[in-house]
Amino acid sequence: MTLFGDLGDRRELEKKAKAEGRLPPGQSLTLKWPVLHCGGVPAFDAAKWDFKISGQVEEPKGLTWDEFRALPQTEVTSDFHCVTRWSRLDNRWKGVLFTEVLKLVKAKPGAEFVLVLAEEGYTANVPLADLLRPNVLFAFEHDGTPLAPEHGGPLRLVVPHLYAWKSVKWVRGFMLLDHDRLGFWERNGYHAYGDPRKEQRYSGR
Ligand SMILES: Nc1nc2c(c(=O)[nH]1)N[C@H]1C(S)=C(S)[C@@H](COP(=O)(O)O)O[C@H]1N2
Ligand SMILES: [Mo]
Repeated sequence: MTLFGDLGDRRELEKKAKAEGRLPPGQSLTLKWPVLHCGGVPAFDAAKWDFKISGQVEEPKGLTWDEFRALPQTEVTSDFHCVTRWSRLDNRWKGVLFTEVLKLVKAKPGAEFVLVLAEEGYTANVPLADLLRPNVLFAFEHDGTPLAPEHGGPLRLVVPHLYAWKSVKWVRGFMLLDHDRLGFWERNGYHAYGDPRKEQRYSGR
């Protein structure tokens, strides 16, 4: 038995994470994986599912589920920080890098912003440059198992360096824009960018 024990002493692990600088200010460590979202858990039908890339692109692009699953896959391990103050470390995600999906379209000059689109009208805005990072992906597996419906299955975006409301569950596409257009939570008072290291939780408007 190690100091932390088989049961995992959450507080000891939290201390360690803080000492390593892995916990942003005001966050506490969770060993569980809370489920958090607005609205219901949408049903998934592979025959009806599609993924759409639109907006400031030379030509809009649509993909079926099978086409999306045929894209090159990657595994990425990252931390996850919710604005409601919990953080979950070392999540092992498998899916398709954002950059891989972006290769399918030709962005128009000036397309610097993205509005990510999900089921039931949920949206989140992220600058395009942030989505080009090598650990931003559309994930369909978490810690070696298919992404559960309540966690965004069949497909969610993962943007580890921003608060988790930007990690859009049940994602169905994105729109490239030449201006920043606020998403669902951002219109409801959350910060437009949402950097956990700077505690950009709410917009203060
Ligand atoms: N489509 C959609 N995605 C969403 C949300 C939502 O309400 N709808 N909530 C966000 C918030 S606030 C958080 S903290 C994370 C939670 O992901 P989890 O339930 O897998 O922990 O999902 C984000 N993605
Ligand atoms: Mo959240």
